[in-house]
Amino acid sequence: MKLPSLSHMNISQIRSQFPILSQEVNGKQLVYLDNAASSQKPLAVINAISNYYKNDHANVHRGVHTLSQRATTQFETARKTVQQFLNAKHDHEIIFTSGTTDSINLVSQTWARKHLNAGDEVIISHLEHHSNIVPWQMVCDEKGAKLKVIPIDENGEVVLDEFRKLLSKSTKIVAINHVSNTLGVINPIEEITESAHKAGAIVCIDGAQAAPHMKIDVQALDVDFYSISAHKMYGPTGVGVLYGKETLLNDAPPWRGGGEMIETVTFEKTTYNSLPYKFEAGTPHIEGVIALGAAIRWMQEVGIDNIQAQEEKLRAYATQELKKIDGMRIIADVESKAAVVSFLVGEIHPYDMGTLLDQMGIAVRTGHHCAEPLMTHFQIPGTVRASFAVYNTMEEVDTLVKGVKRAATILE
Ligand code: C6P
Repeated sequence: MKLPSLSHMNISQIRSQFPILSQEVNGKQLVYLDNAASSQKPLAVINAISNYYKNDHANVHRGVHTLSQRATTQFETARKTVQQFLNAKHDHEIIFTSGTTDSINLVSQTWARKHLNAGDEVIISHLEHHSNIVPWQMVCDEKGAKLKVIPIDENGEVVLDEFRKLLSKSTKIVAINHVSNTLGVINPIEEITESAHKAGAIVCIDGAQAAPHMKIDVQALDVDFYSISAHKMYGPTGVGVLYGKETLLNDAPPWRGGGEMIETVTFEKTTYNSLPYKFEAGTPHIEGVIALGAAIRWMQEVGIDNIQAQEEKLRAYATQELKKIDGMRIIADVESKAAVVSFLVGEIHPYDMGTLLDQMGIAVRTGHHCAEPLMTHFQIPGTVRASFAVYNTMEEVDTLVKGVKRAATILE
């Protein structure tokens, strides 16, 4: 179904495609504002999974029989859909993983493990999710390499001058998120990539919070690796993507061993499959990959620009209205943000605020958002995070603001 463009976009028509949204929670109409943790799924995605199981299920790349061929065709079509979505040069640069965490670990345990030596350096930022900290710590520990951290300012933005000072001949990898999950801040990936490349380092982008909200063009960005999770972009859980430049993927040893990733096996020696299969050992998440393809097609039908515009409207309005509440502190109150408002009210603990909001049917995330060093930077225990998707409405923002006000009155 072709949806109308933004000027006529009918959010209720979009919402009607998400059965989960129409329910009541704790006796109140659900207001789902925890999309950065995981977004809800449209019928197009739910149906893609059930149609696949009802009609086409078989293992992929393994059978000459019709069902296996149908499953394989749908699986490989999804790879092409992702290729086009990210504007990768080749479809074999698209590796299916279990999600962003798995994708980053794949890079750290293959390319990085091979190329890092004692004394080398990996640069991350102070804004990272634990998934883009711990895998680098692990490989640095193993190889005797050093982890360096780009500082951020009081607004939660990376300090580019300090980043450039950190770069040296020893820098092998710069790993940074495109959009911060905790604050929504959009990082200047082009500038970071250009400087990193000049220093001879590769760039590994955690795109988990960018791909749901904006057009991604890995060739224009010139990044070397880019990771995404399907479940944050209207797709299923348990599946994600690692994009990597062909030369770098070819230069990385395989990681997990098993079926599919081999060319020939004898007890003496195994030779490995070509890309992308070299990195896809075992039976993949077939229905997940097919449904990821459906999710991307759904996003493209709505229009990525329309999604971005609607979410920006919601974010700007929520920020404006929340700021009217006494004691409100927006963490990272800057313009260059995507779909997230993270805040605290007075001394109220985020968990208390989140619990009361839940009683009002409002789902937000509270806590450190898997970014403990960032909480330490701001010297706060956590935040309340409202995060938006295209199906959210201005009325839902009003409900949130009213809910926060009420909770603040009760808790103060
Ligand atoms: N952030 C959040 O509520 P996985 O779990 O592998 O799909 O994604 C991990 C991950 C990596 N990087 C960023 C920037 C992320 O936001 C996430 C997931 C969720 O913010 C759950 S912790």
